[in-house]
Amino acid sequence: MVPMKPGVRRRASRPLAAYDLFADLAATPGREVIADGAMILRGFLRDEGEAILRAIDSVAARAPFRRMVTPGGFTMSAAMTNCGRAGWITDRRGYRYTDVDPESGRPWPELPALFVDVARRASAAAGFRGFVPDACLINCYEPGARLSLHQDRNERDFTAPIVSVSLGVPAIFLFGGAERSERPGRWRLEHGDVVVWGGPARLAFHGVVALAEGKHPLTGSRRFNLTLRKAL
Ligand code: MD6
Ligand code: FE
Repeated sequence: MVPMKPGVRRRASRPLAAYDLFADLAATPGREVIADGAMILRGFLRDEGEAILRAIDSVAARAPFRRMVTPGGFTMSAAMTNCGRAGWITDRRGYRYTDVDPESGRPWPELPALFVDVARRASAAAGFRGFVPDACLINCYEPGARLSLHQDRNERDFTAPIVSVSLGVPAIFLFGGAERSERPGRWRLEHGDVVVWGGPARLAFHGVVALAEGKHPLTGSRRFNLTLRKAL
């Protein structure tokens, strides 16, 4: 539950960006503000990692991980799949959301209830109320896989935040500003850490440094990342 400050009334016209609470919430132990509008919730899902990984397995059984090709013709080093009403893809024709998996022609697997619940709890913990995701991109990194600096801007509604869940081997997350030229900060994300961002950070450039060799009891040498979004 989010404590209300006495005498402070929030207007109904700001349903998602409960942004006035950000500073208060950020003072909670285990929270790290990495930019105005972006925070890490340390260990938020540590105890739920196994259940989330099982749900990833069941998604991947129906929509297998694959390495997609960028519009420029490069094969991405991280393997990806999706669940939800929309799935993010890239191919020679561009970056976009689709309602079917192009590999199978079938709809993407349903968003597991656990993912919807995780998104709601994590976004609320960061001060964003009422976030209901309709898409989840799942990334799988083997040692050496990386994600170069990018903005998430294929979604229709930038007022909704993004909830990002890290599982398995730790990675270095790069988080910059609204311009690519801004030098990004470096943040180590471990199993169970969650990053929530929105508001003024929604279009920040970010990326993932090449995954180091490592061993995690639940994932071996791999790292998984969920990004829960409102795409439609
Ligand atoms: C990753 N994450 O951590 C890649 N995008 O594997 C992202 O690209 C990302 O973590 C938007 C919001 C949070 C993220
Ligand atoms: Fe991203």
